[in-house]
Amino acid sequence: MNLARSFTALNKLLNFVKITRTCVAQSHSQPALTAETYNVKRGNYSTTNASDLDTFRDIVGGNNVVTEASELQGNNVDWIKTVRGQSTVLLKPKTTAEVSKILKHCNERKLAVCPQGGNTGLVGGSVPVFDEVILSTQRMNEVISVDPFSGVTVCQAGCILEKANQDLLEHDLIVPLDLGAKGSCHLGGNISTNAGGLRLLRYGSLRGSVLGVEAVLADGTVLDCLSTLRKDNTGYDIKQLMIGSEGTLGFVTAVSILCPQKPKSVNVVFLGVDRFEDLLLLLRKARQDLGEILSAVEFVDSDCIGLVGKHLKLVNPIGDYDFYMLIETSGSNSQHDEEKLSSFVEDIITSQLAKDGTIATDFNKMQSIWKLRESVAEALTHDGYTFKYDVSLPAHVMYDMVHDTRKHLKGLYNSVVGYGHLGDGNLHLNVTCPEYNKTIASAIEPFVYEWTAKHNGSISAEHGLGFKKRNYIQYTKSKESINLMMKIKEMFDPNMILNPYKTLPDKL
Ligand code: FAD
Ligand code: 2HG
Ligand code: ZN
Repeated sequence: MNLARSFTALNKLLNFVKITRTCVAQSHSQPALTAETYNVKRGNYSTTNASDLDTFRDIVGGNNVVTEASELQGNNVDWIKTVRGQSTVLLKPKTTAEVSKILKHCNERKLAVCPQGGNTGLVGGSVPVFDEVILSTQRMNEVISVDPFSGVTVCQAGCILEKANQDLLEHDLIVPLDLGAKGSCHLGGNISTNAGGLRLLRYGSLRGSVLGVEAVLADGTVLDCLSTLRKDNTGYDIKQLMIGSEGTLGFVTAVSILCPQKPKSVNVVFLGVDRFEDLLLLLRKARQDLGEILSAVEFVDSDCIGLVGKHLKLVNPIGDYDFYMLIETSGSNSQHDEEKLSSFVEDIITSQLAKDGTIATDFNKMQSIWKLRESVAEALTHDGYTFKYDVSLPAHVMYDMVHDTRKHLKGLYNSVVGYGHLGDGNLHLNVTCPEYNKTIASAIEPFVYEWTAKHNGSISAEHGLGFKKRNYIQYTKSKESINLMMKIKEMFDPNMILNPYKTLPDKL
């Protein structure tokens, strides 16, 4: 592949798969109210009144205070349409100063607040439970600075991931994060969930590449930790507390990220594999043979491929196998990369570790292969009510969880599928069924959490705890650490106005 072609292919690859709420038609109707389904008791908060609305209008302008129920519908419901809040007001500030004034007022009045980015979160954290004020980053979408030499980029929190990546391509840089929701999710949401995604294998967790965070605390204090330095060992690293805290400790207004160089050559291989154990052997061989150019190792099972075919009409380019593996390489020398990859593929086909496969070096083929993987979440929404689990597990037991869940549920489901970020030890176990009901819910939970804990895993690898998983945190964290988390919460937000009913359990 020549250099010019690989550049074009990469540009297009990085632009594809745009997820918007309008293009993803959901197959089931409006969910029941979260408060009723889960029997939640409202906290002792005030209710927004006419005078509060006047104050908000003074701060952000009348157009940016939304109170129309029909306009609020999308902001009250999560992406997979499983939880629904009852907020009557959405605020769209443009600046950090506006966020500060809003939070100061909400804190004084004891009004609960739900921070919201692109609302693509999968654990019910991004939508209110009761009438929390929704505080959105949608107008905070400026790229503040890009340093093409160091790669350090500073953005407002509402920049859409895909758009930020496109802007960076002009400087030969990319965001060190990529995920199927890139067309809608915001950088602030990504940082608040510490999103993992498809590039973590290469660039590591956001905890490493985020250099700085600006956030507004519950009382309106602006916390300026927006460092652009790579090294800074002065005291406790407060920004790390904001990363992954899901809007419970502060409202992220800006971020500084260390962005890597845009790779000059990208290739994708899609393989058909008979056994999960062979996927693990392939992963090890990919690490050994492809080394520094390996940039993603993902897997899906045959049911996932069946669902993207059935619901989204996506075509599997190879034969039928129990498992499929997607390997991506990104490097700086296309001839070198292709030589390495061809030799790897020849070896694994000859040794029959992979039964079939296809290499994509051109844009359209790479796009359609990535789409098979990235569209599984969307295909599942068409398959029924979805129970989602996002677990870290030792690789050798990962798929046993899917087998055991199928056995345990004895046919109470439409589909039980397993897929995910194989290279990161992160399984996405999804169970779909005709509708939500308490029988199936209690058959699945706590079974999956017990299973995860028994195998020394984590009940949230990358999506966070949000509303749905907060009361299961003890399967992953000790009493002592949860206790400390609660103390930190009390210190940052004594009135508990920030994203109540999320992340931390009701009680220890
Ligand atoms: P939201 O959904 O709006 O919010 C998420 C949480 O962060 C909420 O608790 C919210 O209150 C809080 N929050 C949002 N903005 C702020 C802010 N400015 N300050 C403080 N708190 C805030 N996740 C992964 O980790 N890896 C994946 O591969 C992945 N793939 C996905 C694919 C699809 C198709 C979908 C729909 C989702 C996927 N996700 C994935 C989950 C989701 O996209 C990520 O969690 C993403 O980071 C959320 O960003 P958002 O802007 O949509 O945040
Ligand atoms: C992915 O990797 C996302 O595709 C979504 O994290 C996972 O739908 C899921 O369970
Ligand atoms: Zn994922």
